[in-house]
Amino acid sequence: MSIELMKPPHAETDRSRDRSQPLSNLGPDETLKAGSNHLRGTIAEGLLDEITAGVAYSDQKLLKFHGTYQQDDRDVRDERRRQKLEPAHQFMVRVRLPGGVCTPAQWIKLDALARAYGGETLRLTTRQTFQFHWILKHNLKATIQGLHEALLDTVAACGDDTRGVMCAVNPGLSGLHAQIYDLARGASDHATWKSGAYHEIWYGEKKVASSQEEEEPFYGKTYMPRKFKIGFVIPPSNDIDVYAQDLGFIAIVHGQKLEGFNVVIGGSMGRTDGKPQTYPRLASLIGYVPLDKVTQTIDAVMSVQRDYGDRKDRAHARFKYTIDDKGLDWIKAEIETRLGFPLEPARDFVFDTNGDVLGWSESDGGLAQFTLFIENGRIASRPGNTLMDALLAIAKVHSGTFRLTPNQNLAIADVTREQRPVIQALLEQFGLANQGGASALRRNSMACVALPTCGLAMAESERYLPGLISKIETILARHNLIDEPITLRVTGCPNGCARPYNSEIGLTGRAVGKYNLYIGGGFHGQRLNKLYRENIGEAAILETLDGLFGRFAGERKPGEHFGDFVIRAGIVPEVIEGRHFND
Ligand code: SRM
Ligand code: SF4
Repeated sequence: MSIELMKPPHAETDRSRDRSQPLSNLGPDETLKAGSNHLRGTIAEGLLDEITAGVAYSDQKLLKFHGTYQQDDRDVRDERRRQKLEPAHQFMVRVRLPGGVCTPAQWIKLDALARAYGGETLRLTTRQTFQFHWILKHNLKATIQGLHEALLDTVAACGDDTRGVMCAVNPGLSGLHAQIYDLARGASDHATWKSGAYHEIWYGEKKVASSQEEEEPFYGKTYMPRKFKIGFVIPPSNDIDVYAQDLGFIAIVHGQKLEGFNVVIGGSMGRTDGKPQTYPRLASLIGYVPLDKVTQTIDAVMSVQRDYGDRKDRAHARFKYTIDDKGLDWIKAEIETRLGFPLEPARDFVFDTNGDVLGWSESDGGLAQFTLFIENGRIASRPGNTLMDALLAIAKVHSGTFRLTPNQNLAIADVTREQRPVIQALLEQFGLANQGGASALRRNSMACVALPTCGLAMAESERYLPGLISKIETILARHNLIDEPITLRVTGCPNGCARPYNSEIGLTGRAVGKYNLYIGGGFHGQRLNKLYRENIGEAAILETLDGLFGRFAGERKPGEHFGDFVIRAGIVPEVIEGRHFND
């Protein structure tokens, strides 16, 4: 799909509020971006420096735009400090994979790169892409070049730009998925940054000499004030958690025909403990646009945030704060001015879940898909864990696609009738054919990466959740709730990478072994939850849940979800708007 880049009026004049201010008045990240020669900095030189396994601080920030983070192994951080060694630096590399779709050939390459450079593990993220961890500096180029050979890149996977564009995985209609996926891919190609820095640094291409300064047509020199997230969803499944996106498109379908999208803006999870001016916010519905206006809408909405987002305080720089500061009506009017037409009234739609349908399901055209539960998205080759080998074996015979789900699971998609028995045999061989084994709670759970790689983690998450769930399952069984689907999301800090603030039970790390407990989120992601217990350890978590489940089992109405129950029973008040989350 080719899309013409639409320059919003303000990009021409560059006279919008924040962009017209002298850079010296703005935050240090703005000065860094502006002076980075369009994201080059000294990255190329730093990669060659053999004295350290890391790169300069400024380049660490710029590398994010290239999809990679400098990290260190936190399991050995203290020991290395004692030994007066530099931290065990390594890099996380995040792939740009709009809509979470890849081919079997790409899978085989990703697997090979993970085995060669990435500690024999791949991570499926909550935004439908792959992350490598444990990449050493001298292997970064080989990793990114390897991805390039498989027609993959890492552009804008992190940084102040548009991140991985999400797309619904679970529509019954494969024709509809194809359409939405095309839009997601087109949106990502359209909205990622265009500087030649990526090709020069990673592929060794020479800078084309020119008397004119290189242009970054949409972003200019300072890119976005902060990350900006876009997603497309197809009701009734809200699998992408559309209300957590900065800009979300909700498909309006009649019969089998995609007509257009309801538009939601201003979702985001990130907050900081002890800073009540930071809060999660669910995206607000502002209207409807027809199918052919999607790209224009992306430009209009992003340009409003580009021009009015806070460029002094990064903790206040997400679109949600711009919206709440200026007012939703003002922002909507500004978007409409830039679009050149008013948004139509929103159309009716219904969501009923944000989970995945596991196991085999049929789509139209005689194709099928098998969705595998991948606990917390972790795929590894370890003694006693054959998941990585199983998926490689499947990739070698599969002729359809793989779809990464927003719940960190994996769909083996577009399976033909002839191929189905072949895939089924492999699933059986590796013990993956029965997807009914995990409890409903486990199937509806997610954990972010956290320790040992995430530099911001304050507590365990991915490594902790499986064991915690086993203990919660015992309690659920006692209350006859083992088949009850309840969403449970855990993160190692309040940033919210597993979208904990719209789950029915959310745990966010405060310190090693200590978590905040939130309850009352909407089952399909439609409502924020509320802080119920602060800074508690495992014994208190289990005891608190035991009490809540006891009441739920005894007092619930037929079909009532846990999150709805705790609100109706007055256990926590309903959070109507993000800015009242901390009240
Ligand atoms: Fe995230 C920062 C991992 C989805 C909100 N996130 C990070 C970093 C890069 C830590 C850092 O800055 O040093 C984490 C790397 C850990 C590691 O070792 O890999 C990290 N985020 C992840 C992933 C891998 C979690 C996962 O287990 O899957 C997800 C990758 C998504 C992707 O493929 O692009 C991931 N992060 C999210 C989401 C969920 C979403 O987007 O649907 C959120 C909440 C939504 C939002 O943006 O508000 C999220 N991550 C954050 C924040 C808070 C942002 C904010 O505005 O407050 C940070 C910290 C920051 O940016 O300053 C962060
Ligand atoms: Fe790291 Fe916090 Fe994100 Fe978890 S939520 S991956 S601990 S930044």
